[in-house]
Order: sequence, then structure tokens, then C-alpha cells
Amino acid sequence: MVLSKVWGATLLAGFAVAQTYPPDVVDQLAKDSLPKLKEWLERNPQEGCTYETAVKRREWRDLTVEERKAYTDAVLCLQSKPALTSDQAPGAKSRFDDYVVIHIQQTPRNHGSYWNWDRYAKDPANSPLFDGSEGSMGSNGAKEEHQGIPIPGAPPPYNMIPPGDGGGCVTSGPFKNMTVNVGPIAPTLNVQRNPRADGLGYNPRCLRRDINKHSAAVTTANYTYDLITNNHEIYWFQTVMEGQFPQGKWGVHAGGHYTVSGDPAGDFYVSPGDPVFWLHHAMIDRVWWIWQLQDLDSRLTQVSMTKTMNNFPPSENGTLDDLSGLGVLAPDVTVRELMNTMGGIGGKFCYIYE
Ligand SMILES: *[C@@H]1O[C@H](CO)[C@@H](O)[C@H](O)[C@H]1NC(C)=O
Ligand SMILES: *[C@@H]1O[C@H](CO)[C@@H](O)[C@H](O)[C@H]1NC(C)=O
Ligand SMILES: *[C@@H]1O[C@H](CO)[C@@H](O)[C@H](O)[C@H]1NC(C)=O
Ligand SMILES: [Cu+2]
Repeated sequence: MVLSKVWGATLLAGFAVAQTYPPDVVDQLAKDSLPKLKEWLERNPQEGCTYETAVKRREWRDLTVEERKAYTDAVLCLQSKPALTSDQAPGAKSRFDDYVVIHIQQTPRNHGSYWNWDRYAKDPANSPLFDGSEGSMGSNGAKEEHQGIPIPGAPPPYNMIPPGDGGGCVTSGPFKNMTVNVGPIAPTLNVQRNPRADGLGYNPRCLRRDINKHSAAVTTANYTYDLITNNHEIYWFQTVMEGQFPQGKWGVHAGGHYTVSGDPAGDFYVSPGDPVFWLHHAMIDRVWWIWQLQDLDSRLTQVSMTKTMNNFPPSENGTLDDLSGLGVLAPDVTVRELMNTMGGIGGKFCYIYE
């Protein structure tokens, strides 16, 4: 009896470990597009970067538990080192906070592993990403009542995402004890206010999440596939990805952010303060990369939109010669260099997605 219980548990554990995710339609499209990348590289050899030497970015669950722990340990390490931005932002206490500050001030690009939304969309709270195990990015927050997530500019019923089962402090996993230092600026939960109007003052509090399957429902592979294959210009690709709120379409970008939700993940400005932000934005980058692969000759250099968000205040169109300006994080480089993920910045920027 006892023995069979032990066996049952072992089998169950074995089954959980063996859980796999068959390729979704977007994974298949990415795989089918790789010959186009190889063919383009043959015609356009890049300095310091080849298909073989490119870093292979892998999905969260495709990393081993040890590799996932190494990733979260690296985040914890950043959180243990002194900040470089404390002059401008007294609330910044760590090197991790520097990234949040620069995001608040600008728009960063820095990614490692990624989160394939479709894999966990049905039950994100119990997925390898958020199940609270040591190989996760930390758990959901404790249950705490709230009204849901207001989506300004959308018609009912799309103007309010119903709440999930969390809302409070993260209860387990690597970021259980994490302190959020800066913000909020645009909170979706009732969060204690920052002492400074610009959100950069010191405001220590727990990391809160409300893992939300209502938001995740718009990030299944069919939405992403539709986005990639039915939008042929960067303007439309970007517009559909970022959501068409007046039409009640949240888009995969907001869908992913609000799958985590909480504080600071649900805050438009401070969202990088939740470590999982970086996995979400790596997926955004992957989706853009797959879109580019469909027509590299034209899409690798396509940019759209003006230099201000929603063109407010009105500004000139962005160009490939614009400088990124990542402050203390990195020297200035042109958008052109950042667009070239197969050899930009003298070959330092060299990666593909697996
Ligand atoms: C959280 O902090 C407590 C008290 O310092 C410690 O015992 C625990 O191991 C920490 N948990 C994690 C996941 O770091
Ligand atoms: C994706 O699939 C869901 C569930 O079947 C469906 O409700 C939704 O309309 C689909 N979205 C697109 C863009 O095809
Ligand atoms: C800016 O971009 C828009 C959309 O691509 C285009 O219609 C417009 O002519 C551009 N403006 C300038 C000054 O180049
Ligand atoms: Cu975002």
C-alpha cells in the first residue's frame, strides 16, 4: 500500500516533469522561416555573427530547472548590487532598479529567455512560469479583492478586465522576498503613493501579482499568428500588436502585461520592476523577429511612428539614425544597430530564437 503510494507519487512527479508543449502555429512558422534567414545571411554576410555562432534564445520551460534558477539568481544578484541612478532617482536602490528607472525615463531593450504566451495561456497561475516552484519566476499574489483592470478608451465590456485569483504579495518562489522600490506612476491596484511626482522616490513595498487568465486568453497562438501573417507594414504590425482599444482589441502586448498584472507589472511605466517583464518583452521581440523573417530585405529596416508616444506632443518620424540613449546602462547606439540582431554593434548583438 505504502509502496504503491510512493510509486504513484513518483509516477505523478515523473509525469509533471515530462510535460511537453507541442509546437504551436507560431513556433511552426518560426521554424519554417529559418531557411529564409540562412539565405539572407548568405547574401548579406555579417561581421562577427553567423547563424552558427548566434546566441539561441530559449523558451522558459525549455530551460532546465538549474538554468532557470541561474536566470533568477542573476536577477537577484542585480537586486543586490548598488544602483548607478540614485542621483536622478533616490528610490533606486539596486542595479535592477536602474533598468526600471531608465524604462520610466525612456524605452529599454534587453532580453534573455522568453515566455511563449500560448503555452501557459489556459492556466497561467499553475504554469511552470508562475507555479511558485524554484524553477519558476515566482508565484501569483495572495488573494486580495479588487475591481479588475480598467482599460481606458475601450468600449464595454472590454473596458474592464475581470480580476484574477491574486492581487496581493507574491507568496513563493525566487521573488517571494523581493522589494519594489520605485513607482507607482500608473497603478492598476491600490498602491501606496510615491513621495515624488515623477515616481522616482523611495517607496519600498512587496511585489504584487494578479495572474489573470482573462488577459492571457488574447495571447493564444492564433492571435499571434494572425498578427504576424495579416499585417504587412510595420505601422499595422505595431498598431495591432499594441492593441486597438477603441475596437475592444487589447492586443498581445497588453494581454501579456495584464496576464501578470499587479504592482508594478500592471503599471505602464514601472512594469519592468517585475522581473517577468523581461520574458514578456523578449516574446514581443521574438514575434517581431518572426515577422521580419517573412521579408528580411524590406522588414529588417522598417520603422514607423514618431518619436513621442501616440505622437503627443507632436514630433518628427523616428529614423534608423536615432540614438537609443540607454543612460547608465549602455553607450548610445543607433536604432539601425539595434534592429540588426544578426551582427549589430560590431557583432555583439547576435541572436536567434529557438
Ligand atoms: C525570504 O526571507 C526569509 C527571511 O529572511 C528567508 O528565510 C527565506 O529563505 C527567503 N525566501 C526566499 C525565496 O528567498
Ligand atoms: C483565437 O481562438 C479563440 C478561441 O477559439 C477565438 O475566440 C478567437 O476569436 C481567435 N482569435 C483570432 C484572432 O483568430
Ligand atoms: C512620417 O511617416 C508617415 C507615415 O509613414 C508619413 O505619411 C509621413 O509623410 C512622414 N512624415 C515625414 C515628414 O516624413
Ligand atoms: Cu510592454
